[in-house]
Parts: sequence; structure tokens; C-alpha cells
Amino acid sequence: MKRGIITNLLVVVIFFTGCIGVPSSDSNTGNTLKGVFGDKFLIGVAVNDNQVRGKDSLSVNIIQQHFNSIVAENCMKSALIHPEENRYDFEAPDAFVSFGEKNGMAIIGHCLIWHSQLAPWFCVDDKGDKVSPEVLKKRMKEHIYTIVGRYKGRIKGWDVVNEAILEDGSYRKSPFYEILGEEFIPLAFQYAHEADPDAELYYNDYGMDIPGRQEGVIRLVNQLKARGLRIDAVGMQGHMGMTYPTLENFEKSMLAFSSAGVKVMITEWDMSALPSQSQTANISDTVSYRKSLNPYQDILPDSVSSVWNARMKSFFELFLKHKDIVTRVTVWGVSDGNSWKNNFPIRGRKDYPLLFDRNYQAKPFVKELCTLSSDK
Ligand code: 9MR
Repeated sequence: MKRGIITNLLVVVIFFTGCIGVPSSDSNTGNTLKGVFGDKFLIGVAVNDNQVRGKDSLSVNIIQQHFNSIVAENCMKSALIHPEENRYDFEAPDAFVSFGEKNGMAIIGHCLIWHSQLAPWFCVDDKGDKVSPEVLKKRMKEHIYTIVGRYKGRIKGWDVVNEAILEDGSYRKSPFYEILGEEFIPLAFQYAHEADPDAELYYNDYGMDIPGRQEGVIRLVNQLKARGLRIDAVGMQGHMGMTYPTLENFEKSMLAFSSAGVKVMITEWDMSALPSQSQTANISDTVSYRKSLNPYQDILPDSVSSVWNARMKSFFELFLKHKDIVTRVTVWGVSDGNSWKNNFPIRGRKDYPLLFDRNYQAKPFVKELCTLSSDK
């Protein structure tokens, strides 16, 4: 009788530790994303400071259960890690790296050179004027050597340069570009490689299915390779919506990058369930305009949820189809409540872009995927 109760309890525990946010005793065997797909490519997630410090235990349960790779959502960006020329703040990045190590995860650094969340001092002198090319090179080298050097041998790979190519394939006119021209990218890759010769190095950008940007990035990859510089993969950010990108265009880009001789990583995957600004009407009526932009303030209707789930599943199947060229799929956050999409491109909306909902429950397509056997 007692044994019967214990067996029943065990069944309940096993059921609930499958695809919801409760840790299982052996999360590497089936019923979790990494359990089912971990042998195809890395299954990654962007994590924030609360999570790595253990202050958000429900998220931590999900991270430990489903993912075998983490990337820092914010704490390694220059404004945060290197806020003043002579001051680094390693508290959060150290906690991030320790968290990954404790959990035996592949740790990804994000990102060394980016025009956004850029430390205010980085490209200017005391008067606020642009520094000379020589000064900027010196600062970039010191920044990259210090950060990559600190985590040498502990970080699997770095997003070395982020979002430097525009949709027409030309270079973004960032302060780095304005001071150093195209040269800032090879320099960044060179410094990163010198600081940790074993670390993988990536170029990461969004909207990579847009033909102009795709061609620009391929030109960049070719240039780096022609100079003998290391570049292992291109990160396709994968910030998607209900109608963009198309599977066809995304697949074409994946294949085009692979043909250029680099691996492909889906680095910042999420899918907004909300309408984009251009899809809404009647701007003169502000209230209904706001409502039409933020239509699912209570729950996501089944009709939208089913399209969202089907689309996410199709993309995941696309990544699986190309598992020979895809080395990592990383989602940009754990659960809907902590996604950047709730505040972008419009502040204060309620979006539903991630794999786990606000109650930390797996979305239907994730549950379906978790029931597949790992030979899929
Ligand atoms: O998710 C990040 C969010 O918390 C920050 O406020 C934002 C600041 O720009 O950056 C977000 O992450 C970005 C990533 O680092 C690079 N690609 C675009 C991501 C979404 O903006």
C-alpha cells in the first residue's frame, strides 16, 4: 500500500518535472530541451543578474533543467563592465561565469564591441571630442585583453562585434567606424584571439535574412578569413515576429553563411506575438491606437497562440534540419515576464515572445518538442 502511494507520487513528480520549471534529478535524459536536443547543438538562454545570483529560483530551475549554455543578457556590455576608463565592474560578470561553471554549461560572452550600451568614455576625450584612431585602438585592445583575458579558458566563445552592418550591406556609422573605418572589426577579432587563442569568435547581428545585410556580413567573413583571422560562426539574432522573417529567407541565409565557411548560431531567439506599429490603423484615435498596439493585456488568445506555437515549432525544425551547420540555438530570456520585448519597440506592452510563460510553464510547442525522442 505504502509502496503504491510512493509510486504514484513518483509518477506525479516525474510528470511535473518534464517540461515545466521544476528541477528533475537527472535533467539530461529526455523531457527537457537539452535532454532531447542537446546532442544536436547547444541549447542556450540569455540570463540576467537576478538569475545568476539565485534570486529568481523559478527561472533558475528552468535554466538548469532545459539549457546547457548561457549568454550574459547585459552584464558584459561595455557600459556595464567598463563604465569608466580606469574602472571595470566584474561583480556581475564573475557571478555569471561562476553560475555557468557550477552548472557545467557552455558560457558565451556578449559582447565586446557594440555601438549600443557603449561606455560613454570609450570613443571620446575629456572634452567629448572623438579620440584619434591610435587612442581608440589602444582602448579597444586594453578593453578586449582585460575582459577576454580574465575569463580565458572559461568562456567558450565571444560575440566580438555586434550589429555593425546595415540592411544595405554598408557599415553602420558607429563611433568605432567613424574613427577607425572598417578596420575596427578585424582589429577586434585580432585582439580577442590574442587574448584567448582557444576561444571561438563570432560576428552577431539581427535581420540577417535581409539580402543586403547578409551579403555585407558574408563580405566581412571573407575579409577576415582572407587575412587569416579567426571567425568561427555568425550569430543570427532571431528576433522574430508573427510575419517576419519567412522560413524560406531564414533558411537561405543560414545556408549562405555556411557556404562562406562559418557555422551558424541562432543567438537571440524570440518571437513577438504583438502587431508591429505599421500593422495598426487610425493614428488619430490615440486610445484605440494604443489598444490595438497592446491587444493582449489579459491573455494571449488561443487563435494567436496556436499560430505563434506553430511558427516557433517550424523554426525549431528548420534549425534541426540544419544541425550539421547550426552549433547553438539560444533564446533571449527565460520567461515572457522578463523579455525585453515588453518594452520594445514600444514601452509597457505585454508580449509573449519566449518559450516559458509568465507562470514559468512551457509553451505548447516546447512540451511537444520535449516529448520527441532524442534520435529525431
Ligand atoms: O535584452 C537586452 C535588454 O535588456 C537591454 O535593455 C537592451 C539594451 O540595448 O539590450 C537587449 O539585448 C540586445 C542584445 O544585447 C543585442 N541584440 C539586440 C538585443 C535586444 O535589444
